[in-house]
Amino acid sequence: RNEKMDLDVFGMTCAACSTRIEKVLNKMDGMVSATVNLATESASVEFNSAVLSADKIISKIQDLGYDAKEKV
Ligand code: 9UX
Repeated sequence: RNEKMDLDVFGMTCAACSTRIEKVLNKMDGMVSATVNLATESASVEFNSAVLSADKIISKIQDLGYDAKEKV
């Protein structure tokens, strides 16, 4: 089943940051689509919840040196 999630992303300071995160997220197994917006410091993702999870996506963003939190 595909699930959608919006995240606040912390620590992005230039457009290359958002592009970098977006590329890495879109390569993850189970990712359907990921878009990262620098101006709003947020990300929207759609993923196959049988393969991926919110925790894995947030961990990946943290691995890149940023932080993220699911919007509630
Ligand atoms: Mo821009 Mo982001 O030089 O880590 S890529 S600040």
